[in-house]
Amino acid sequence: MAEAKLYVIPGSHPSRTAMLMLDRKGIPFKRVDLMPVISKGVLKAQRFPGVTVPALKIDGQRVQGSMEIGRELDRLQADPALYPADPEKRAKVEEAEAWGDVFQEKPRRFSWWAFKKDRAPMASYSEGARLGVPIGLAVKTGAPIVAAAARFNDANDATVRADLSSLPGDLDRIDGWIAEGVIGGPEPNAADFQLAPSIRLLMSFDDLRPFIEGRPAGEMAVRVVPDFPGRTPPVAPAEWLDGLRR
Ligand SMILES: N[C@@H](CCC(=O)N[C@@H](CS)C(=O)NCC(=O)O)C(=O)O
Repeated sequence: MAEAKLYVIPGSHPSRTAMLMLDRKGIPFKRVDLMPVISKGVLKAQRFPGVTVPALKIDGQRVQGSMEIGRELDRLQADPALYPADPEKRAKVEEAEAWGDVFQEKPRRFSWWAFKKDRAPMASYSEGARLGVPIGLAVKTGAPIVAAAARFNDANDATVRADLSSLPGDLDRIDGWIAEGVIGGPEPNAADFQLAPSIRLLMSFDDLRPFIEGRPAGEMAVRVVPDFPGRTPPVAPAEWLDGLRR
């Protein structure tokens, strides 16, 4: 089998999901770092069906999307399994994973909204990445990319405020899955790998970390992803965070 190739965007949480799953399987891969927005053209040129990362070339196939990649990896190599064999347990893991695939949008919107206010912290998310241009230059000239990404992802004051007000309920739900044993067990599954990078991305924001880190969700995320890059100083108006204080 030729070496697998994984297309990612530095700091992208579902990209990290795919990396974690490949690592869990012990499948070696070459990581190709892409700049956001520019990534779409590259993926088209590589003949992927969609325009988002993670996108994986493996075993002569193109597999795109973190959930699709999880399933394909289990097909290619059964052990260690990403989805439980027991149908009832599998259904719960798949439910948490699918919910997490939508939950992804909140950290994504918050990130683009924050970077639109101040691009400087973006550099910290590209630690270890190889973009082909110096990261400082990419950030300095990145205003059009950030504006396009914010537009494309509907990241504006209204959506971000709504996301923040529903975040406590989201974290309760994740804590509930941990209490139930759906995620957070000794053998991480596809739902752990789906949810943990989203939580880690949220925790990279100084605004949000204090409300997450002491909870089971925060502890699980740090265990599953000990080293998520990036840090953004406070940027949200204090009153937007009122709902998170309790
Ligand atoms: N739910 C999909 C979504 C992937 C997704 O939206 N990825 C973002 C990065 S986090 C992307 O590629 N955006 C295109 C861009 O930034 O130009 C998955 O888990 O694979």
